[in-house]
Amino acid sequence: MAPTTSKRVRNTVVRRHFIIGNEAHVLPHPSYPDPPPDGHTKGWKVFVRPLPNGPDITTWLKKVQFKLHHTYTDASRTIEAPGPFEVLETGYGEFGVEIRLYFASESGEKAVYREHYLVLAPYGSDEQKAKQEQDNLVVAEKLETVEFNEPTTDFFKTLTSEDQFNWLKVKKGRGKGKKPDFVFEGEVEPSAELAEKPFTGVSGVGAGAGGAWSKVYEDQVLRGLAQSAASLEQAVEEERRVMEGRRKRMEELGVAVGAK
Ligand code: SLL
Repeated sequence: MAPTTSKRVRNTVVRRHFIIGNEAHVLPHPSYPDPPPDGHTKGWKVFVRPLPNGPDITTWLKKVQFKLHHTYTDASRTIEAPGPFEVLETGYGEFGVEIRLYFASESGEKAVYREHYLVLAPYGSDEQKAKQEQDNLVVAEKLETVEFNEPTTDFFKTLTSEDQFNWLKVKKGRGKGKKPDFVFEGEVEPSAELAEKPFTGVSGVGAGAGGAWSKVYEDQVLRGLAQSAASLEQAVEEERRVMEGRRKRMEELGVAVGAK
C-alpha cells in the first residue's frame, strides 16, 4: 500500500514560530563546572524553544543538531525530541552556532538550516548593560519561523491537533478516583499565532526576554523601520535643498563671472 504521507493538503501553508537564542554568564556560576576548564571565562546555553504560549514544537521538530566552533571537542551536538533542544557549554569566545532542524518523518520535509551567533558580552544601552552585569545574565534571542507549504495530510493532522497545547496545561483538582482537569495557567491564551500584546513581567533587552514575543513587538519593529525610512527620506530631501542652494549660488557666481 502506498504511504498516506505522500498526499498533501493543497493551497495550505502552516507556519510555526519558535525561538532560537542563547544565555550567558560570567564564570563561576552555579550551573557550570567549578573550576571551569582552562581559559574559559563564560558559561552559556544555546537553545531552540517554543513560544511561551505556543504549540509544542516537538509535534514538528524531532531533532536539532548544534554545530559548535571547531575548538570544541565533539563540535556536533545532536538533541532528539522531546529535548530540551539545548547545549550547555563553557568557553571564552563568541562564534556562530550552526543549527539544523529535522522535522517529523511524516512531514517528508528536508532539514532546514539556521544560525545563531552566540552573544556572551552585555549589549544594548548603558542601562541595559549595567542590568545584565548586575544579574550576571545575558540573553540574546530571536523569533524564528518555519513554513510548511502544502503539508502531507498526516503532518497536517499533527500540526492542527489540540494535543499540541497539552504542554501548557496543568493538572488541577485531583480528587480521589477523579480524572484531573487540565487547565491553562498562562497569562496569554495558547495560540499558534503571535500574541497581540507582550506578556507582563517583561525584563531584559531582547524582545524575547520575559516572553515579550508579540504582534506589538512585530509592529514596533515595523514602525521603527518606517521611521528610519522616513528620516532617510528627510535627509535626502535636506541634501537636495542644500544641493539646490549650492547650484543656485554657483549659477549666480557663474553669471557674475560671466558678466565681467
Ligand atoms: C573568538 N573567533 O576568538 C572566536 C573563537 C572560540 C570558541 C571562539 C573554547 C573551546 C574549548 C571556546 O570558547 N571556543 O576550549 O573547548 O572569539
